[in-house]
Amino acid sequence: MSEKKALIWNPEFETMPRPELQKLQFERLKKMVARVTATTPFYKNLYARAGVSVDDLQSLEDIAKLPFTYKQDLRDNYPFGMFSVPVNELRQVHATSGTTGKMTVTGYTVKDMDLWAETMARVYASGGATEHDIVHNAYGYGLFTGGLGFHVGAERIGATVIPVSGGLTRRQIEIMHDFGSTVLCCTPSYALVLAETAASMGVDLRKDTHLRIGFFGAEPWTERMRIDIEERMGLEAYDIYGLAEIIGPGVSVECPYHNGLHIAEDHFYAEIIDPETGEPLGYDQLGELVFTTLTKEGLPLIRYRTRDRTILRAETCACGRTMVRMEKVLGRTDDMLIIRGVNVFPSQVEHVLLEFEELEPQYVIYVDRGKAHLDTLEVWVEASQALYARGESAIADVTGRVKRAMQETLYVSTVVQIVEPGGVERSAGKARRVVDRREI
Ligand code: DLL
Repeated sequence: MSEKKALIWNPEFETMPRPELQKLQFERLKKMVARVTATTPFYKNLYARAGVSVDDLQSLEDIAKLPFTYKQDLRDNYPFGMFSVPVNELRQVHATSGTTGKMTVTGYTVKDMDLWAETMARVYASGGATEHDIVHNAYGYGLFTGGLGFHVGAERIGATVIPVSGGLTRRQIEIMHDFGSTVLCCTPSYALVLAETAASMGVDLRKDTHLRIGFFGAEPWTERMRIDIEERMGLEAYDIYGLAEIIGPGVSVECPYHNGLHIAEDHFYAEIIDPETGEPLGYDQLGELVFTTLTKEGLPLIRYRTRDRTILRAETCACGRTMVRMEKVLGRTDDMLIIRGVNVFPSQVEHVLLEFEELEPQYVIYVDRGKAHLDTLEVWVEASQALYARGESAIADVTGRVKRAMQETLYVSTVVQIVEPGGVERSAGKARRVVDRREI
C-alpha cells in the first residue's frame, strides 16, 4: 500500500478508539433526541404516543426503545414538515423518489453543508485523492444528491473539480483526455458505458488518460463489475454509499483494503435490525440497515429504515479506521428499483398509469440491462376497450402522453407499450408486476 493510499482525512474521529466513539455517540444521541422532541412536531407526537423520552436513554443500546422513522413519514409530512429548522435556514434542498407521486425532500443548513463536505472529504481521502487531483464528476447535478455531494467534497480537499454531470458520453471522454481527469465519479453502470464509448472512439483509457481512482455508487454493483471497470479504465474502484435522507453520498465508503464500507459513525449511528420484527441484530448478522443522524440540523432522522440489506463488521480495519464497515448492499427489503442510478418504486408507475382513464390497471414493468450496460425500463399496460376501439392513432397519442408523465414522475425515460385488453398475463395468485432481468 502506497503512502498516499493510507490517507485518513480526520484521524481524530476516524480512528477514535471504539469506547470513546461510543461515548461520543451516546452524548450526541441524547442531545439529538432532546432537540427533535423540542423542534419537530412529528417526533414530539411520535414519542408521546410511544410513551418514551430522552430520559429513557441510559445507554446506546436503549436506542432500541425508540420507534422507527419511515420513508412514508417523510411523504406524509411533504415537503418540509419533518424539518427541524425554518425553511429559510436551509441553504440547499434536494430530493429523491418517494414511493408514489411525491418526492422525498431533504435539506441542508450551513452546518449540514459543512458536515457533507467533511464526510465527502473523508471519502476522497479514503481512495487517496488529494488537492493535486482533477475530479471528473459525472454524477447528475440537480435535485439528486450525487452531483453536488461529490462537488462540495472535492472543493473541501482542494482538488480541481470538473462539474461535467451525466450524459453526452463522447464529450466526457474528450474532457477526460484533454483536461487530464485523474478521479472519476459516477455510477458503476455509467463507468462501463464510458469505457465502451471510449473504446468505440479508439481511446484507451488506461494509456490515453490519467485516471487513477474511481468512486462508484448510488446503485448496487458486483465484484465482477469492479474487475471490469478497473481493467478497462486503469484505475482503482471504490464503492461509495449514501442516501438523500441521511446526507446523500458520504455515509460510507471503502478504504484501500476493499473489505467493506466504513460508516462515518461519529455522525451516522448505524444499526442492523430484523426487517420483519424490528428487533436489533448484532454485528455479523444480515438485516436491514437503520440510521440515526447524530449531528444533522435541517432534517435529523432517528432510527430511519433505509430498506437496504447488509451486514456490519466491527473489527478494526488494517487501514487504522475504527468505524464499522458495512458489506456491499445485498439487496432491499422493499421493492425499490434503481434504474441508471435513479430510484424507482413500482407504486410510482402504478400511480401514473391510474391517472389515465384510457388504460386498465393491468401492467408489467420489465427492467433489463442492455448491451450498452444501461438499464432499460419498459412498461406494458392494457388499453381499455374504448381506447382499443378508437384504433392505432389514438393509442399512439396516449402512449406519448404516458411516456411524458412517466418521465416527469420517475426522472428516467420509459418505453411504454399499450397492449390490447387482456394482453397482460394474469396470474392465479399475486400479480407479478416487476420482471427484473438484470444480473443484479
Ligand atoms: O444514491 C446517494 C449517492 C450518490 C450515493 C452518489 C453514492 C453515490 P438516493 O438517491 O437517496 O441517494 O438513493 C439511496 O441508493 O438506499 C441504496 O438502496 C442505493 N445505493 C446508494 N449507494 C449504493 C451503493 C444516493 N454503493 C439508495 N451500493 C440507497 C448499493 C446503493 N446501493
